[in-house]
Amino acid sequence: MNGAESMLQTLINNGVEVCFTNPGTSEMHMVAAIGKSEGMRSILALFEGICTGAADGYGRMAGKPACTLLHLGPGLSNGSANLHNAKKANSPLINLIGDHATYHKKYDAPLTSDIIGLAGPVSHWVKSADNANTLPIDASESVQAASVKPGQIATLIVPADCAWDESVEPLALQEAPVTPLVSKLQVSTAAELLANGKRTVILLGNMGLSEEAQFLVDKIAQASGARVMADTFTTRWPRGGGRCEVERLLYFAEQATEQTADTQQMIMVGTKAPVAFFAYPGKASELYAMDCTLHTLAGPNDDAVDALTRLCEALSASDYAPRKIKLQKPDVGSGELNQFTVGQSVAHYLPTDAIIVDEAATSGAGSFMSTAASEPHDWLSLTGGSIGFALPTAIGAAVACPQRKVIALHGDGGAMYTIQSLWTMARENLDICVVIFANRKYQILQVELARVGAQSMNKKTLDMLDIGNPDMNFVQMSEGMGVAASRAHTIEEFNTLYAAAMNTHGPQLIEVILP
Ligand SMILES: Cc1ncc(C[n+]2csc(CCOP(=O)(O)OP(=O)(O)O)c2C)c(N)n1
Repeated sequence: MNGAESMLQTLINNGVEVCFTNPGTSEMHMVAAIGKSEGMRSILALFEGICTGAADGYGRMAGKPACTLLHLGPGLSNGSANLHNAKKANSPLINLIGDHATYHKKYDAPLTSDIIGLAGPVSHWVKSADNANTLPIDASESVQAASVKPGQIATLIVPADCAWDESVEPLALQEAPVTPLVSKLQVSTAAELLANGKRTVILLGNMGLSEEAQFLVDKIAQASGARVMADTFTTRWPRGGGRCEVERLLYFAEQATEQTADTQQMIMVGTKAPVAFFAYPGKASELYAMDCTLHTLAGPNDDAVDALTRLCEALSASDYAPRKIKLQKPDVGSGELNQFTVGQSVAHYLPTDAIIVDEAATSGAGSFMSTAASEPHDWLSLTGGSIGFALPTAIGAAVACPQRKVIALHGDGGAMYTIQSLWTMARENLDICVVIFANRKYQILQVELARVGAQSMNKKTLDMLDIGNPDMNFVQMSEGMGVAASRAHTIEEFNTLYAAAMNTHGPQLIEVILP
């Protein structure tokens, strides 16, 4: 076995089953090893940001890492924006990055670069292999690093000679890293705070927002009167019928500040104290009052369910029954075509256990609100603010959960960053319905221009926030990449197209032409 083969078999032995690839010459032995392997599915993407975003979506839904295969520093750099998002999502993910042979690096050939330097900011763990014999150990360590709950980014750089030289036997399955339990003090402090009669918010994120965690938090809320909220942008939010009421922290800082203005205590579970997405002149960065007491029951890497179970016991709340949301679908949308009527229809026809990947930006609120009591589903959002995540992430979610319908809600601006995702959706026949909200603007930036106090509204300024002229045609782009597509100019047209899409397997795109 050569290094690439032993490395790959070690990954497979440790449960890694999927590789999102965009290789080059330095990765050829890894390509050959994947080609010869039984246990590794390879999925080609036409841009590295699709590989990394897809691995993010896979990690969020499978709860274990997929790998990417990227071409040296430039391949990694193309994938970095979605690695940034994946890192903020705490997704498990392994990057395999080819490099020049160890003895070739000193010549500074065209593709030579500081891969370790590029990988550091978007990885929790980085290693460049020394030789073929230790490559299987590196592979095993990369799985360990990626599997720290809820997930980490592990980047393994593989010089070409480490891949092609003769290696040792692959390593067997290693035990998964243990998720730390929170201290007794963290639990008792939370219990004391919840018993002192002050207005308290319990803020959930990551493992603190799982269905099991929601049931426990709802019992605690019943026993204590606490208000339950979640981060604005969440890795995976189980919502809809059968789940519990959780209020979303609002996006705009002044709205969120008002939302939490009378909160005297905030207890974090699986997340950290909330801050504004951006700073604005004269406005606070913290989304809580200055005299609000903050307490972390469980940080993002702690065992949130165990912490909540113990808190439940401390409050004698274990016997409460969680108040589960009763399924209540909204009527199908009618009247004007806008994000709210579309959102109603999205929710009305939503299949059970669908996965919604949301990058609809200013068009997302309608669907979010309407799906509150619809069929149970998971809601995946943009955790790192770097647009171009939802189409790739939808690919990964669909690969991880082939039995579930995936719906990608997308702004037209964001969709153009990784539009080649459609080709991979077609090639793999993934069950994804893409809904493009075509407003032909960077609408959110038009809103932000005024909010940050920038003093120019002239044509030259506004042209930087306008993506009409020429108007893009998503139907043609989609068909050009093999995905069936159609346009809705009215809500009635949307209803017909979307209802049909929900009843048909395979990738489809609906372009909603907003007035
Ligand atoms: C990588 C990256 N580049 C640029 C931005 C800045 N940005 C934020 S939102 C946005 C436009 C989004 O437009 P669209 O997807 O059409 O949604 P809309 O605002 O129109 O609802 C841009 C360019 C960003 N967040 N990330």
